[in-house]
Amino acid sequence: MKTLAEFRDVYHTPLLDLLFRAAQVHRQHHEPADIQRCVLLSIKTGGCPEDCGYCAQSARYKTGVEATPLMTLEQVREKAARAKDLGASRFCMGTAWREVKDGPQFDEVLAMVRTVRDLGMEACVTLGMLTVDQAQQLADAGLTAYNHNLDTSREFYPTIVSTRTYDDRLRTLQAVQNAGIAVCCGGIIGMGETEDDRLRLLVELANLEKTPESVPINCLTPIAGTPLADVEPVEPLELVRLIATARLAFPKARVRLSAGRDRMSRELQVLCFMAGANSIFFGDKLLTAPNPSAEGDAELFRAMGLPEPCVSMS
Ligand code: SAM
Ligand code: DTB
Ligand code: SF4
Repeated sequence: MKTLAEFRDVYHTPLLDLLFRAAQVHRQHHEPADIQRCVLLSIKTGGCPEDCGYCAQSARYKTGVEATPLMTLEQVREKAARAKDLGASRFCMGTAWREVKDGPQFDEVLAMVRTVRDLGMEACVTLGMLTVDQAQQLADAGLTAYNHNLDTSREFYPTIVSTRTYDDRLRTLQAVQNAGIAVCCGGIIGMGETEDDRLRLLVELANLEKTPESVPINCLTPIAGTPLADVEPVEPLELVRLIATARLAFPKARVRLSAGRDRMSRELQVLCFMAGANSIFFGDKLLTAPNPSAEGDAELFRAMGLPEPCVSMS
């Protein structure tokens, strides 16, 4: 699948057929009980110079999120160790940066990556734009994956972000791939985009030289104070269709049911897993926004008959 027409066809397959096909492809490439648990940590929150219209951390909007300095290595080690006890296999760290600047802070992040790897977990970071050399340094530190979302279609992007371009994003993705780091790249739905914008994002990803190893699908978590605070929530079955379409387009990737699970019913989440989602963020908090409680997720896993995540350390 490479063209918008093909994506539209698949997306509009009668829902039960679409679900069945996606589940079949899912099972050809993955163990259905294997739902990856990632824990997120905002290691440098707020005060970001970018104007991403969805984001709690942009300095341009009054969201109530306070800017904090970069966490210390010790703080990160402690959080990562707790994530491991919770059963996370991947630890993801985010910074409210436009781009990485060489210097002591980047060196500290490299040390954090090494620390997470030494604990035996996969390490992912999302730090904004990167140079080729910085990507190589992250690879040398043992980084497993780099998260850098295209967010939406090329056409809709400028209505959401004006301080960087789609091509800036693509350049960073190229640097990450060239350094041999896995790419985690997806987007956000529920920002007022059309169905075609959602599909065009997938088309863009499908046409990358190498398709992403993981594709996060975030539902906008509306943040008071941002321009997108009052956008209508996503229609649940549209999310299911999009996940199934992503599963069919990227059979081997992890499709991550990312932000927004706190507003989803358990039944909707189960449908998303049936449609091929096989990764979630686990733990009570995303970067700044809420996530379902660890106890709630443990119950969901129990209800699905899957090995439960341990919640005793939360
Ligand atoms: N500053 C870096 C950057 O933008 O690449 C990394 C952190 S940024 C918060 C990571 C991603 O989180 C964004 O690309 C966006 O896709 C997602 N995100 C941010 N705010 C969100 C929200 N309110 N709802 C859903 N997803 C969101
Ligand atoms: C991704 O696609 N989703 C995560 C992660 N990558 C960094 C971030 C979700 C952020 C939700 C809003 C918040 O916590 O502020
Ligand atoms: Fe900054 Fe990233 Fe938020 Fe954009 S998404 S405002 S770059 S932290």
